[in-house]
Amino acid sequence: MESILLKTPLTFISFLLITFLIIYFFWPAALVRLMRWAFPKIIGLQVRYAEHEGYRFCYYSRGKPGLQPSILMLHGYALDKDTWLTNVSFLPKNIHVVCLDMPGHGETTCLPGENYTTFDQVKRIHQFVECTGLNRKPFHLVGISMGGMVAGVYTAHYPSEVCCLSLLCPIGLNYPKDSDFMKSMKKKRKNHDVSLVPSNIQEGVEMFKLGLYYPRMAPKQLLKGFFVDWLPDNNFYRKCYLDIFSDESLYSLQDNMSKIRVPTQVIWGKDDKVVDVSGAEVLAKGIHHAQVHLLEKCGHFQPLDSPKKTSQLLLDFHTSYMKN
Ligand SMILES: *[C@@H]1O[C@H](CO)[C@@H](O)[C@H](O)[C@H]1NC(C)=O
Ligand SMILES: *[C@@H]1O[C@H](CO)[C@@H](O)[C@H](O)[C@H]1NC(C)=O
Ligand SMILES: CC(=O)N[C@H]1CO[C@H](CO)[C@@H](O)[C@@H]1O
Repeated sequence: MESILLKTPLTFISFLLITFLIIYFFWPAALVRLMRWAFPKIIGLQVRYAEHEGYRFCYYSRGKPGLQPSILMLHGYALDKDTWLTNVSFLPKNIHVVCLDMPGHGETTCLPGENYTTFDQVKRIHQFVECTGLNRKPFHLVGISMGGMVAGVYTAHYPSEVCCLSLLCPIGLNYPKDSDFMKSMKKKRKNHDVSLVPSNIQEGVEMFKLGLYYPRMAPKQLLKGFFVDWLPDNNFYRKCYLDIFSDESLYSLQDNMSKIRVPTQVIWGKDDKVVDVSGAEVLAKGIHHAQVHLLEKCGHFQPLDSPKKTSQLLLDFHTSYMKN
């Protein structure tokens, strides 16, 4: 009797473990889908949709608009609202947080023929803000990388809607020093060469690792699983890439930054290999009263490399704005 009792849970646990290992090694995309489905629920995020003239925006939302400004978070190129999962759990639940899938990304509509220059994206984000009523009160706008460029230009165009701005390693600047990635991108973009956009899982995994300070720590199977779902949208990612690095967009944040008058926070990883940290000086000089934070041992994907530090800085900035 005793031995059966002992055995049954053990058998069950081994069964679970073996199932997990089989899925992990042979069907990582399923595991990634499961994680991406379950995790937001665990930290209390709801998936929501908003429609504007047949165009559908998808976003995570937590909390309700209240006394404190809402936070709108814009992710980077080729990722989606899940970018923020590691951090949002760290923000207090009484703050209304919205993490949007950028135009064409994630579950937001991806229309053939749509353009993704900075200003095209700014206009789309504005439609989202209008149709959800987020701009009933000025909000705290946060953007990383491509989302940072869009957030900065958004603030320049709609200054009354944004009460404070957090820019995390944004693109769209003329960097005093270019990263190797940016150098080769600038060389190639003139010829519409999209070879930097991954065309298979291996290239995808390599590109992702370029963004991390500890690339070896990234679970390779999970990255593979992620890119299984990513690759079918490859044509969209190429189009978006050409647009955000077009002549029109390449320096769009640089050209608009002097119009940003709201309190601004700049956060950059010192070990960013995608967008060089020298961009932080450009913003410090170009934006009135910008406060700059440089993170040690942190690459381009700050929410993965330094989730704690990044969310703490966002929160401190948010609350310091409240006190003023
Ligand atoms: C996208 O840009 C092209 C070239 O500038 C333009 O001809 C086209 O109308 C634009 N498409 C949309 C949907 O705005
Ligand atoms: C932002 O910069 C672009 C050039 O990149 C310029 O065409 C546009 O007018 C600027 N927008 C604002 C609001 O200044
Ligand atoms: C999921 C996840 O990584 N959440 C992290 C968010 O940031 C806090 C900061 O300490 C971590 O404790 C959480 O683990």
